[in-house]
Amino acid sequence: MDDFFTLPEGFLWGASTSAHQIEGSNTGSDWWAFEQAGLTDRIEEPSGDACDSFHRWPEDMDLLAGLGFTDYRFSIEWARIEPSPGRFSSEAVAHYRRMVEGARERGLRPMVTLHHFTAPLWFTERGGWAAPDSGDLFARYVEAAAPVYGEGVDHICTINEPNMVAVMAAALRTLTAGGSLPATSLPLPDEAATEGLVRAHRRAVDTVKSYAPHVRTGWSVANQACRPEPGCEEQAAAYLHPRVSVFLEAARGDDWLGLQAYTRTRIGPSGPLPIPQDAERTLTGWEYDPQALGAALRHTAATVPGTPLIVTENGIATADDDRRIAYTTGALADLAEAMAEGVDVQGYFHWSALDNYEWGSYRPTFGLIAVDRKTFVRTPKPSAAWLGAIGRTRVLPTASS
Ligand code: IFM
Repeated sequence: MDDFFTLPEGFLWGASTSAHQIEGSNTGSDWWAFEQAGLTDRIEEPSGDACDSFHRWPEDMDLLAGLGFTDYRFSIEWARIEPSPGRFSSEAVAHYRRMVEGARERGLRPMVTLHHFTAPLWFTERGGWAAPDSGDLFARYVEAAAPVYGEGVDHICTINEPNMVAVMAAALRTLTAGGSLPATSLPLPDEAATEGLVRAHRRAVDTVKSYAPHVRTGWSVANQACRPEPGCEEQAAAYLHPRVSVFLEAARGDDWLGLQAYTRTRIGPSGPLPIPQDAERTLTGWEYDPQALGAALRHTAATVPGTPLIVTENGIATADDDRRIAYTTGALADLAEAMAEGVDVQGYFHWSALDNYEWGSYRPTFGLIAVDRKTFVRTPKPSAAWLGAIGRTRVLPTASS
């Protein structure tokens, strides 16, 4: 392969965030309630004011555009738009509309996520995604949000990591029944929630298209590298299937499919193996594996051939920004290689634009931009300038560069 790979015209080059993780004071959401109740010991601290991006989004966008990014993926918050069932906040809709316009004014193309892990507390209390009418309720919210995306938005992600949302539904069921979660693993996705999420995705796609037929719709599935020990390929496939494949298959026919990859799981004869003692771990405790992205890209492309892919998240939680650059260099080399092989990838969004609330703690720092937890002052890290500049040159490093 050549030393450099030039990204095609129109390729999306951005960073990602989610509302709950950066806005602050998302008081009507289920996660806010989980944090106040200390639902599990995995919640070390509440999100509180987060990065105060509810007020500081213009500064966030100024920084991203100034760094060279051409795209920004952010989510809108259902709990703010529909604070109680059937009652919609026109102020919240106008707020997110201003964000779309603000992105465009700065030369950033907004990718809008409609649901990123958090739902209104009222929705979760009445059964969440497993309830038979969850798709109707989601479609009603998506319809109310139409002024946000009617113009100026080319890409909508309906639901972020539906596979993890279904895992969380299973975890919530266990916890509310007085059970506890295993220390090092996660439950399988809840089946009723999985069906509800697939239905909701389809309803959301139809709703978006009915208001804005030009919008390219998809959803983003969490994937990873599954590294089987010699002879354990079947176990690896069985491990991945309920966690990922169901959600990938549900994307058939969509305009694009998002994938998010960070790490690997080693698979032995009886399933997942512990991370070896001497392996490098990131601040989330995951094994350092820049090649996770290439593995996830190839697996996703093979599962849903013909569907264009967008990397909607990829990154590393680290306090060492040199490691962030090293990790991302490896991931981008894999991306270039997969594209050179013919995998149709149409964009890359780094997770995350900002150091933010990592679902229970501010300790794992994924951000290209540091945020002072008291003053909220933003300071771009060297990785931000390095990665943003690729938006101007459109040239990716390759393994041979
Ligand atoms: O922070 C999360 C994000 O909300 C969803 N994808 C994985 C990220 C890192 O854990």
